[in-house]
Amino acid sequence: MNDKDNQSSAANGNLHEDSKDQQLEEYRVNNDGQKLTTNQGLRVSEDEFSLKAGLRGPTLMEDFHFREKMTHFDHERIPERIVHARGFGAHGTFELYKSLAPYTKAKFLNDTSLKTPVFVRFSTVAGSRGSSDTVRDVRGFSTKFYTEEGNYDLVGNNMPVFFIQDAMKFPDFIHAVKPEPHNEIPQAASAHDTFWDFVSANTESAHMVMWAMSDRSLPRSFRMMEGFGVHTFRLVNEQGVGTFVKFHWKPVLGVHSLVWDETQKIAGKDPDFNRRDLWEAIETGNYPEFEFGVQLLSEEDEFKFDFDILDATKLWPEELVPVQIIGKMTLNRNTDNFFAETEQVAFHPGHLVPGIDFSNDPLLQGRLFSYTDTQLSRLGGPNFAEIPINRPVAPVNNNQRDGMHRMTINTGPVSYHKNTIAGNSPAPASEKEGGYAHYAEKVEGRKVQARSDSFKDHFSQATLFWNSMSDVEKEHIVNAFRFELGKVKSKEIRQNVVDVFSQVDEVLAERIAAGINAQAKKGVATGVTAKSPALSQMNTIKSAKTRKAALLMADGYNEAEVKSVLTSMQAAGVTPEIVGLDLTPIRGDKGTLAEPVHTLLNADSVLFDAVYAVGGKASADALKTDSKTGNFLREAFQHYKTIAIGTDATELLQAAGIAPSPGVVIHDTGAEGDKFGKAIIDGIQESRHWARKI
Ligand code: HDD
Repeated sequence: MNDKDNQSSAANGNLHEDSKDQQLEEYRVNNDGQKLTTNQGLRVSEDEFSLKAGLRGPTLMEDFHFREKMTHFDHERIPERIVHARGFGAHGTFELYKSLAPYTKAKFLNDTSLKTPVFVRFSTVAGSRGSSDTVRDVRGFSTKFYTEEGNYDLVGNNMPVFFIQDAMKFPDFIHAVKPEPHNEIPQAASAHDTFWDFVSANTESAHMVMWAMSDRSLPRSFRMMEGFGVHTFRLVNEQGVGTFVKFHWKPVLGVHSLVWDETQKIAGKDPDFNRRDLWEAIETGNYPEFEFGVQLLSEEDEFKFDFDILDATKLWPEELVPVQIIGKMTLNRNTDNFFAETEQVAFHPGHLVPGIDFSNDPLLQGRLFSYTDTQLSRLGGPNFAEIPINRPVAPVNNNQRDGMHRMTINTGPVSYHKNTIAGNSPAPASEKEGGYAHYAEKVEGRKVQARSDSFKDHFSQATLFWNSMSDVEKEHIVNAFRFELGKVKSKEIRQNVVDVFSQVDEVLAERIAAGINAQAKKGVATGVTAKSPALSQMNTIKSAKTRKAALLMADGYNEAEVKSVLTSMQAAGVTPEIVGLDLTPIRGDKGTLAEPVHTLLNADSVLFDAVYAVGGKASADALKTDSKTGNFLREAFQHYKTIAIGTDATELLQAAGIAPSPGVVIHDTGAEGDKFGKAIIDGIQESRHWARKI
């Protein structure tokens, strides 16, 4: 599509959910069935052997095909992102349930008949591009809405607060969390001295560190985590009235996590665990869905809380300011090319549309500089907005010209404003015509380099978070602190951290201290007793849908039982995958062949949500001969997963040393027929069986 077509469709209000896809189609290239050519279009007759002077002689400089092929290869890499280097993207659609017109004039938030194309990139923060998916880290959650009024980017995380209050500290914070500069160790981990030194010396990070040490930093799936715009933004309506807003994404499948031991094992068994999960979900039509929510606060209420709404280390408790669900995003298309789309996409919190504006949050204000700046070196110059994935579907008309990798051919002599030659076009649009007008907030003050007193409470919401956790979640937080601080070499830093968290909660600090040979301080905690139930994952949506179950199977499996369980799984949207002793088709007790897709050698229970050792004595006996079966079951048990044991297979459980426990469903003990299937699904829906004694 050229810019003219592009302009006419968006300008005529013809934006639809396929608008971006149609635009991208113009750039797709498929070489299938074609003859090989150079970049100049010359057909190439030889692609295996360079041009030489004699069969055993030196390669000749004049071999232009060799030179071109090699030069391109030599320059195939671009700098990875300084943060959020490892990411995974997908396309989708945003639809609005309820118009936000009373608060914003943004068209994509007004018109409930619109379907706005989106591109989303999920990421980890600290690791390099090739690091593992399941490390303990914050996850990025960036969304580009291709609206008819231009691109709107919501560049958020899966946690609602941040480590620092002022962007000035961002380079320091990132330097501290990234691998240490002298030896580039550790990769994708905050468990090292510099991170914890930063935390103990910058107490504003306490609240976010509570989130980072919680299960939120170990998402089971990108499809099962919340997203937050983090900052307070401002909506502006047709009348010019502003309303403060916080943006939320709520996963339809609920918020679910892995357990720490499991994440570490997955990091080795399948470093692509989260991206594979997203890719497969979309390929199989299990489209990830996130509802879009807003918390709204009128300008008169700006000072009604005991925290400052401009402070990015604070959330607005949902019990005080409810999240109103106004729309839904569905991710329904994988990328064609990782580099072209996921790697080259450039997000920016400053990509806005009329009706959305900033607040004076000093973290947000600093971000407004950083994001364009970083693309200049990452994407090689100022024309990155022309890269297909970044192009808006709205028309682009301005006097910007030239520069590295310019793609458009802007015709005519005029590249300046004002002019008479082109009738003073392109001309600024009035607000009525959709021209962006900055919110006319009145600002007064002296120039100062200081922090407002209203930003000085660093602990109350950290305590609120702790108070809101279930016992299980608290246990995980304590163990995360102990693990991380256990990796810190400096005793002084370990003690400093305990001193900081003594101010959050005495019991928390004592429990951390007990694991790392430090001392908690008494009587310095905030004393906050409030709770926010919305913060606990125990209160999330539970669903068996899209969960994966491993079927441990060998020859002689009980066909009637397996068939019945598979019917239950199918009805519940659970994906069964057969794990065999090897890849030979498995014969059932009635002769039916089942095709395994994994073997005990290349799959482990950490890659599944549940394990079902199928019924049938012969099958169970055969599985018992492989010691990996016991390990498979034991690990599933240790990770609190549902384990189902079919008829005549109970011995497998005994061999693995597993006693009857919550979430261990045994066919032999009365769960007949359909009941067995139902019990399995109930177990999977529960996700983890925390009552189990490990
Ligand atoms: Fe940032 C990338 C999210 C603070 C500077 N950030 C980046 C990405 C996400 C976030 C999700 C990846 C975008 C992508 O997928 O391409 N960042 C956040 C959130 C923050 C935050 C939620 C706090 C609320 N960031 C922040 C600050 C600064 C930056 C304070 C600097 C002043 N962030 C960057 C960056 C990155 C980036 C260096 C690296 C790659 C990029 O921008 O495009 O400019």
